[in-house]
Formats: sequence, structure tokens, C-alpha cells
Amino acid sequence: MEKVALVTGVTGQDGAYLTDLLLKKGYIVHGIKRRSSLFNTERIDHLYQDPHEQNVRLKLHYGDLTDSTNLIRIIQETQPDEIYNLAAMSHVHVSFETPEYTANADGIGTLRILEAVRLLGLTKKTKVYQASTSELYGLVQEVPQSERTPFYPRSPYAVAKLYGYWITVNYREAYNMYAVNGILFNHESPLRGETFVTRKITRGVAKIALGLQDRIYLGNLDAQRDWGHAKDYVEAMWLILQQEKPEDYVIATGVTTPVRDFVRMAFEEVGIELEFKGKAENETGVVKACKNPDYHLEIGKEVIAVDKKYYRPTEVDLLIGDPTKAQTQLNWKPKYDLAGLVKEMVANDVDLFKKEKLLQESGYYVRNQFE
Ligand code: NDP
Ligand code: GDR
Repeated sequence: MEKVALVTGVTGQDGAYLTDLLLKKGYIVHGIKRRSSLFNTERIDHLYQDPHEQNVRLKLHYGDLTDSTNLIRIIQETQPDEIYNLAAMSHVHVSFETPEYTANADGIGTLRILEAVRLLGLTKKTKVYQASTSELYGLVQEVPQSERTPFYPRSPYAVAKLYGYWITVNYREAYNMYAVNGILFNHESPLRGETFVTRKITRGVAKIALGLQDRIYLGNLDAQRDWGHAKDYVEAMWLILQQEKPEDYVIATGVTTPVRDFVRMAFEEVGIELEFKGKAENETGVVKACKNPDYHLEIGKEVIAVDKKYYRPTEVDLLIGDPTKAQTQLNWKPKYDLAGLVKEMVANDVDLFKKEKLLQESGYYVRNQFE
């Protein structure tokens, strides 16, 4: 029998990689997408099949995590074996500006999924994966962070996800459901949203190298993150749902890197060496050497500046995960390291902006994007 999966957040970074993986494994995949005034399926367009064709294996449904009746109807119609709840207002900084909506979508949204499965009598059939996060650890209690490390969330996003984490555990214990948390540390890719720090940096590096932008304004350069590749992490999501016993797992690389070093590595990919000067709000990154003959950057040019508006009211300073349980029980091992990830992201953005430059030079209007 073919397995059926329902993926919320199918249009997001992880939704795209997971859908690709599940289709390759022979699943029928149902995805929930939001209605928007512009097309929002760019990340999964290559997987899309015309619904008028025979044997369509990816089907999209309009829906929203804030709408219970809609979720109940979709789950009833699709009768999934596995639900991957990836949908969320996922930007930590934005959650300070939209705290109530974030609680509704990220916290109560998780409850809506679990409760729909229960009300529809699917607790024996449907397994639920909840996209939990290293942001739960927040204010550092211990390093590295494992499944046993206490939580101390530091943003409306993390507090909403804390509810999502515990309601998943509670439904597992109360109703004997296969409901589990993947506590995933930061994972990135060329499909990463443009306002997360890694993609903001790789896009900025590409534009600066090509002469399309002067500098990148960033916030806290001292924050340290355990960065992996989304492709490796969706593999772990699937493995977590294939185990005999429902359990929660930390997924991480076990290596942490400051934002400043990510910046350095990304510039090195285009042959530009940086030097950082000053401290905190006055810190700048200037060109020390430009080794790529294709790019003409002046030595001493300021390409990184700090803008306080990107600081968060409460910051998470240091995340470093302990993936021992995933390595031993799931046999999960990431294929990418940080250098490989940075290389792929920068190459993708250089390619993207070379096309944009060509359009600009040919007199076509290029939309300005706010970051
Ligand atoms: P993205 O921001 O790229 O994708 C989020 C997805 O959720 C998008 O498809 C978005 O739709 C959808 N969405 C947002 N709000 C709603 C809503 N109210 N109803 C229905 N759909 C909604 O996130 P990622 O792919 O990076 O992350 C996937 C999940 O994993 C998220 O829950 C995130 O919080 C969590 N996570 C991510 C980590 C990471 O490093 N990437 C680490 C740990 C956890 P649209 O395209 O229309 O905006
Ligand atoms: P994060 O990712 O908050 O860890 O959440 P993000 O890339 O937004 O920030 C990482 C760190 O970089 C610092 N920073 C900046 N961040 C952004 N976005 N923009 C900047 O200009 C900037 N300058 C410095 C931040 O302060 C922070 O310390 C991500 C999301 O995917 C969540 O959904 C997920 O749960 C966690 O990762 C794990």
C-alpha cells in the first residue's frame, strides 16, 4: 500500500526538501498552502503536477494553521499515515512584532492538528511530526544541548513552540498517539528565506561582488549557531517517524560558529578577504584583499555594517546541539559540513544575481527587495 503524507508548510524551505524526499520514497504527498495574492509555490514548482494528469502524487490544498475546521476537513479527506507539521511563523525577530499571531499559528496550530487527528479517530493510524526547535533552549543552561537540557525560551516564537512541544508530548502520553518532536537546530540551504541571517549574507555577498550592492547591514555578529543543511535535516524528520517507539530527537551538527565567521566564509567564496574593525554597534567589515580578478572591490571598502534595528530584545547567544541520540538510534549522519553549505549557498546566489545583473544591463526593471 502506498503511504500518504500530509505536509503543512509545504511552500517553505523544509516543506520543499521534504516533499521531494517523500515523493522519491514513493509517497503520495498532500501539502497545505496558504492563499496569497502572489504565487507562493516557487520552491515546489519543479515538483508540481497538473491535477488534470493521471496518477498525480503531489496534491495541494488551501489551508491555514489558524483554521481548525479547514484542518479537520483536509485530514479527513486525505487520511494521512504521516503528518509533518512544518507550518509556522518561523522568524524569531518578526515574532516580537506579531506575538499573538505567532502564538496562534505556532502554538495553538499544533494543538489543532493533534486534536483533529484525535477527533477523527485516527490516533492509531496517523503519526504526527512536530517541527520543534533549538530556540526552546534560549538562555544558555548547558552546552552542548541535548534532549535532556532544560528549556528557557527567549522570544514569542520560542514560547509558542514550547507549547507546541509539550502539547505533542501530552497527546502522545494521554492518547497513546505516535506524536513526536524533532528538536532541529538551524538548517539552511539555497532555498532559505531571504531574511534569515545566512541567506541575507550569501545574497549580499553575491550582490556586492557583482557591484549590485554596497554593504550588508547586520545585527548581532557575536551570536553563535549550529548550522546544518536542510537536505540532511528532512531526512532526519522522516527517520524519526519510522521508529518503532515514538520519541523526541535533537538534530544538529555539534559544531557552532559565530555569525561573523559565517560572513567571513561567505566572502572568501568569492575571493574577498575581510577584516573586522571596532566593537558591537560600531563594528564594520572592510575588504582586506580581493583575489578574484572578476570582481573589482577597493581595498578598505566597508562591506559590513551593524544596524541596531536587527538586534533582538532578548537574544539567544549560543546554540550547539548534541546529536548523539539521533546518530545512535536513527543512524542519522549529515552529509554536509558548514564549508559545503556556504559554498552551495554563495554559488546559488552568485548565479541568481548574475542573471539579475544581465537583466538590469539589458534595461529591464529589477524589483527592489526589502530585507
Ligand atoms: P519557512 O519559513 O521557510 O516555511 C514556513 C512555512 O509555513 C511556509 O510554507 C509558510 O507559508 C507556512 N505558514 C506560515 N504560517 C502559516 C499558517 N498560519 N498556516 C499555514 N501555513 C503557514 O520555515 P522552514 O521551512 O525553515 O521551517 C519549517 C518549520 O521548522 C517551521 O515550523 C520552523 O519554525 C521550524 N524550524 C526551522 C528551523 C530552521 O532552521 N529552518 C529549525 C528548527 C525549527 P508561506 O510560504 O505562505 O509563507
Ligand atoms: P534564528 O535564525 O533566529 O536562529 O532562527 P536567524 O538566521 O534569523 O538568526 C540567527 C542569528 O543571527 C543573528 N543576526 C541576524 N539575524 C537576522 N535574521 N538578520 C540579521 O541581520 C542578523 N544579524 C545578526 C540573530 O540575532 C541570531 O542570533 C532560525 C529560524 O529558522 C527558526 O524558525 C528556527 O527555529 C531556528 O533558526 C532554529
